[in-house]
Amino acid sequence: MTQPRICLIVARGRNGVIGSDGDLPWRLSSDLKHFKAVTSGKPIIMGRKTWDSLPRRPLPGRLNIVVTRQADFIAEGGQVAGDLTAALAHALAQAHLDEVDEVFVIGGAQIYAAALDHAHRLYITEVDAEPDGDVAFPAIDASAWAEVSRTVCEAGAGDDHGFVCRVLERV
Ligand code: VY7
Repeated sequence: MTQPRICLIVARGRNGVIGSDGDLPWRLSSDLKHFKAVTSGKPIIMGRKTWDSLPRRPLPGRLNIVVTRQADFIAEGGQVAGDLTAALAHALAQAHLDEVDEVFVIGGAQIYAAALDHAHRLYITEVDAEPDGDVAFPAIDASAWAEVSRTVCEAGAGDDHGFVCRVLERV
């Protein structure tokens, strides 16, 4: 297989906000299903704060890689990497072994900021909301990315807001 693609997956408000007080700023059951469908079976990389925020650890059916500078950090059910470069190397090696074509950076803000330069594809859920929060997705250079897919989702049961699932690829 060719080199697996490095992908970021995120849900962000119109104001860029992705989190508030260590949690998501909304309840979006349909987006969690989308997230699970897109990432299942593929390695996922996250920052330590995102790992701590998960209601269930590890996310099942995927290699979970946690980035932290804490040399003694233990991620039960996951793997630990000391920086993003090491995490990407591990994820790409596993993707080759598993013959999957994508690895995912799933957040949060610090890891997205570091990973954006490495990314080939962005899965962005544009949430129809402008929530208060303390962490945001980094600004992206619109001229560097082309939209290849767009799916509009009305708010269903368990969704606080409607949203649009977009896929962008680096030009
Ligand atoms: C991570 C959860 C958070 C709260 C409740 C359940 C997009 C999302 C992320 C990260 C949503 C999370 C979950 C959902 C996934 C389930 C396990 C339970 C699974 C992201 N678009 N949406 N995120 N889980 N990076 N991008 O909220 O998880 O996948 O098995």
